[in-house]
Parts: sequence; C-alpha cells; structure tokens
Amino acid sequence: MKVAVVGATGLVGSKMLQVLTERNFPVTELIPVASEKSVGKEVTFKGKTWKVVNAATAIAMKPNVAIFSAGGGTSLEWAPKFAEAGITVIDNSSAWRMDPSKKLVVPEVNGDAITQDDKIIANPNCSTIQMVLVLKPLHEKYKIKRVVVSTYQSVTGTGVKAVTQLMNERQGISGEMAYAYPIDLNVIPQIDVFLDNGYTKEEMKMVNETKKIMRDDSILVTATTVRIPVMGGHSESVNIEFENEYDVKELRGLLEQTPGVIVVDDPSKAQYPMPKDAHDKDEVFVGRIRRDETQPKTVNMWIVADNLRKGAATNAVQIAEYLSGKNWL
Ligand code: 2RA
Repeated sequence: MKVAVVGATGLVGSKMLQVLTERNFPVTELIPVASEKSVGKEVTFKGKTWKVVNAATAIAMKPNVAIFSAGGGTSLEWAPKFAEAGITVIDNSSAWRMDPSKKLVVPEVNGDAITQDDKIIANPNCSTIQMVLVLKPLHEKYKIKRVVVSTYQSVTGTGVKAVTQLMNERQGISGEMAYAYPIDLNVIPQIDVFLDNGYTKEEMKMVNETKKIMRDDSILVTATTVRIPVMGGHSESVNIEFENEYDVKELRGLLEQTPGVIVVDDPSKAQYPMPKDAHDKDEVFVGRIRRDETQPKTVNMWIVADNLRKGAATNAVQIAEYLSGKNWL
C-alpha cells in the first residue's frame, strides 16, 4: 500500500512513521509530505530513505491513504484535494472534527460509524481520545450524566518548539518560547486560545468531541485543561456521574476487560498510572478508581496515555487498519 504522511517531519509525523513500522502496516511505498522548506530532505522508514515531496506531488503519486498531521490550515486546503483524487484522508488536525459530514473516530468506540464513502476521516483531539476510551463501556453499563475533567497535559502536545522551550529552561538557556510563560517549574491553565464563553478551545474540544464520538448529546462535559512540564503523556482527573447505581469492583472489572485500556490501581502498593510509564505505549491507563463520597452514583478516576501515540499516531494508524481490513483503501 502507498501511504502518504503529510507533516512527516513534525513530532506526530515522526511518531506516525514509528507506529506504522511497529504495527506492521503493509506499506510498500512511503510518501513523506512536508512544507516547501523540507522538500528534498530524506526520511528513514523501514531501513530505507524516502524523499520528502510537496502535497501536489504526493497527489500525483496516487497513495491509497494519506495521514495528515500538519495543522488545520494545511488540512483545510489539501485534504479535499486528496479526497477528490480518490485518496482516503485520515486527518489529525481539528479542521474537520466537528463537520457534521465527517466522521470523528476512535476505532474501539465508534469505528462502525465509518463507511466506504468517507474520504476524509477525522482523528479526535488527544485529551478526548484517552477519555472516551474509558467512558464508552461505562456509558453502556451505567449511562453517564455528567463528566467533570481536569487535564495535566504534556508539552509534546504543543510540538517540537515546546519541548525545546522546556529543555532550554532546564539548562538555563534562553531561546524561542512556545508559550507566553516559562513552563518549567510552572503550570499553565491555558491550552489553545480562549473563546467568548471563558473556556479554551481545548476545553470545548473535550466537550463537543466527546458527544460526537459517543453519539450522545445528552452527556454533559465540563473541562479545565492545563499544560504541565511533562513529556510522557497527558493525565486526566475525571469525575463521572451516572444515571444508574454502580459497584466499584464491577466497574473496575469492566475496564479490565476493555480493549486498549489497562487498569493500574493498587493504592496499597502505590500503583497508579503516570506519564513516565505510559510513555511510548499504545494503551490508555486508568487508576485511582474510587467512589465520590459527596454525591450518589458518582466515581473518580485518573486516566493517562501517551498523547503522541493513542492520542494521535496510534489512533490514526488504527483507523487506517480498520479501512484496510474492510478493503476500502
Ligand atoms: C495539546 N491537544 O496537547 C493538543 C494537541 N493536539 O495541546
């Protein structure tokens, strides 16, 4: 299969190449795509080097699938051109996520929503993906009324520039800033821009994308998203109120049986998920599962995942695997 990776030289793009290799996706030809300033550079994949091309050249090379991770502007401009040429696009930007004519997919949750006619498929936001994977079995069993989530997000979610800012600060080097404030020894309660309602775009992504992926607008979500000086993954403190009564042991058992979810939850041994353990793993880790004693039918938990993997590259490659399994590529 010919696979184009648009934004191949970025953080998520490089992770995409790693995940395609690890999961043995049947790539016979890689088409790395990047902006004009990277055209002609070489990318190593499966022991071979592949020349970076621009988007127009990539379309002419007729890949079976194009995985985009190059920002919303590039996706808005180029995804429709790939799709018109009959190339299926899996898009990691926010450009198409809330477009009612596009599917927003976490394969384990709503892979069945995809049809052969879907030519642009949106990959959700990282912080939403790891949360809905855990919410899905709980909603099916207990019906979720309301979710209150606070995130602790890794600098890798911002990109290379933010990782460099953190590393520079650690070494006392002054350099380009990805954030308006220092991130080392700090916490920034702003991810993306503020909207008129006082929430950030990242927070509203968690609200709106959750409803769309779970195919249930009745689920209430309120979010506070925060950047912390961490690299391995995003963490989330999640409070979930159900319509129906639940049992903690049964709920834990449900999550233990959920594909893609690993329960790490043994307070007696100080066992709980942490970004340093989730780093470079494809699964979503959940722990600190405990009853909210202030309110009936409500549970608290802690969810951690590598935002560049299940939160981005792995989920996109899983969508490609789903399409390939159906012979739709
Ligand atoms: C972040 N959610 O962590 C973004 C990345 N898509 O900033």
